[in-house]
Amino acid sequence: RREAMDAATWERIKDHPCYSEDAHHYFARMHVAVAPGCNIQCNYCNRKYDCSNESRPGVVSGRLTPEGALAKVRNVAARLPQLSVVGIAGPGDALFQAERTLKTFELIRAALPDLTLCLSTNGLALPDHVDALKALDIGHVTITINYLDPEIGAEIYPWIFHNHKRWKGVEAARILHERQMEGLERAVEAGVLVKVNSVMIPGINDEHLTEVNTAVRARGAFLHNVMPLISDPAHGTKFGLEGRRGPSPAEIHTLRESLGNDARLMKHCRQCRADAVGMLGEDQCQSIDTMAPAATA
Ligand code: CLF
Ligand code: SF4
Repeated sequence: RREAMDAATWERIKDHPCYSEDAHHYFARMHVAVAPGCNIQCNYCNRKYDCSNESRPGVVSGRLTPEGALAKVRNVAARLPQLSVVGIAGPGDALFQAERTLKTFELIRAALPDLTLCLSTNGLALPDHVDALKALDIGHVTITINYLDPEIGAEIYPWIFHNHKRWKGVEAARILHERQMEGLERAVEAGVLVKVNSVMIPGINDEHLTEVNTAVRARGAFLHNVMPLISDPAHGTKFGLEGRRGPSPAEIHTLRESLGNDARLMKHCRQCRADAVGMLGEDQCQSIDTMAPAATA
């Protein structure tokens, strides 16, 4: 993979555990859960739990203020030498109450300038904030894109809240789609390394994700991460996706193969919680929360 990209790009991903598969063995990320609200409803989201933009349902994340987030980052940075990236990925949408997210990034950027900052969003509000993200040198943005066709989108998203108004059905899905594509294009234009996450939902968008892959690559997405829907009856029925099963590992594998299975496909995602801390797959959120604050914090 290194050979396939220029030195400047390599420099930007070599310490990022999600953007570089190699890096995830050596570098850790942490999420700060400063974004409680959301501007859309995903049928696979159970709002009692974490955001499924990038996370598995089942555990409630703490809600942090920007100042609380900075204190937590300082604490973790003092104890986890592998920490290279701080991300904001929920538990709602990181750009719905963008001022909280931007304030948090600003505080962390000023206090710990060596950390890479990363953001994950559903994309609805992204076009409005590309400039602000650029100004803070946020070079890694993930957009969850699950469809191009609004008819399919309407089966995944019952409503969105946009321009002070609630939109429903196919109309809502059309707006979300347009905003996601605009956000993707503008972020790529601004030099951001955009990763696209897609949740594979058998019977709804599984066959459609090949077209999604082609479209996001054509618009300059750096990576595409196809993730399985996590269906977990123990934590209640997902809103609107009653009884819908997640794909089997074989189904995910087949889809990835059909997408070329190359370096532009992320395959090591762990579908983190919005308050995840540590190496991918070895979360330390609980232990960090019970640690005494670092003496230097
Ligand atoms: Fe977090 Fe996401 Fe940034 Fe990584 S997670 S905001 S890009 S720092 Fe990574 Fe976790 Fe998968 Fe996300 S393994 S869910 S892809
Ligand atoms: Fe839930 Fe995240 Fe979807 Fe919002 S964007 S509805 S928080 S999964």
